[in-house]
Amino acid sequence: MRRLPPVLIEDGCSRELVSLIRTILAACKEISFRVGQGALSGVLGSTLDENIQGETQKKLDVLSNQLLKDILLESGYVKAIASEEEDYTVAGNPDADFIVAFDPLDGSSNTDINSLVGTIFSIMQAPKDSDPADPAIFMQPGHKQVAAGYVLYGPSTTLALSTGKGTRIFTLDKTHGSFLLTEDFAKIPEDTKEFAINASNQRHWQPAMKNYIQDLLAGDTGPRGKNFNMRWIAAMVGDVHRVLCRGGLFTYPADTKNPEKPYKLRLMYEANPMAMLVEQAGGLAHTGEERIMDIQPNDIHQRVAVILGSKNEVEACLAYHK
Ligand code: FDP
Repeated sequence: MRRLPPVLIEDGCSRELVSLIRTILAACKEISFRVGQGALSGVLGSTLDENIQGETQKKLDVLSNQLLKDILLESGYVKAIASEEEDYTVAGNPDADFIVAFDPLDGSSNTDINSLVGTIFSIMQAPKDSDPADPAIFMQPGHKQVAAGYVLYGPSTTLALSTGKGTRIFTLDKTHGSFLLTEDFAKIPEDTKEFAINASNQRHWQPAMKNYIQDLLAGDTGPRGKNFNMRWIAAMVGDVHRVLCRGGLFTYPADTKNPEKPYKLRLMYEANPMAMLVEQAGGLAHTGEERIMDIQPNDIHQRVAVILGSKNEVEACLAYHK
């Protein structure tokens, strides 16, 4: 099986980009170890703090953030970082070429129940001669990402990675510490009979999403003429991994539960990197109004509606939004 660095070099990635990706993965290997230790490492449960988005931080959120932050800033490969767990961007090496946005531990409500969690990252080029302390350097649409990926801490530790030449899946060989290529060019089937949504929010959805889901639930006697199955892992990283492996539609739509927060998922370190992985595997990623990777960001913690997955099913869902 092939190791990650030669695969990236063959794809034409610069030495700096390969080194940056390896740096992120070094932190992820340690997170994988800590997550795998569970209660033994004393890191389950919550802290007494909230992040800037008003969410209580889990101990593993804080630990994973610190690991990634320290290793990235020490490496010299990043001009600045943005993280779900940092209020503001953090400046790094002024001469570096890249900026990284990350969710250190996605799905952290799953940590205490030994269920799926993961790290999501997005790498972009830093604008030339830019100020590392200026958050504006992150305000680039997702189609400018030079690489995107996630590491899923499940029964095995799995990396999905795209540098713009397809989406590849690697599996961590925990004995030797290498990510080995286990699926070249993942391909999301265009059709599916599976969808993922937090159905408890149904009464708060907009009519388009209500009507779409209602038609899926109507099964083979409804307008779609087939039966659908539903899955919800409550960690985007786990739900998107299933979509990459066998297709499906994943959505976290707009809702009116909290009028000040109509969307749940964050653009810079959740929606954009997942959109790149999904589109590079032949799927689609949309908000219902526009392609996710075409959104011009205005805040590092900005939130968006997300509808992604199997091409024909996303298009079917979008038809309800027209
Ligand atoms: P979490 O807050 O636990 O990190 O990032 C947001 C997210 O998880 C997604 O990973 C997941 O899809 C969603 O929230 C789960 O939301 P619900 O609590 O509504 O199920």
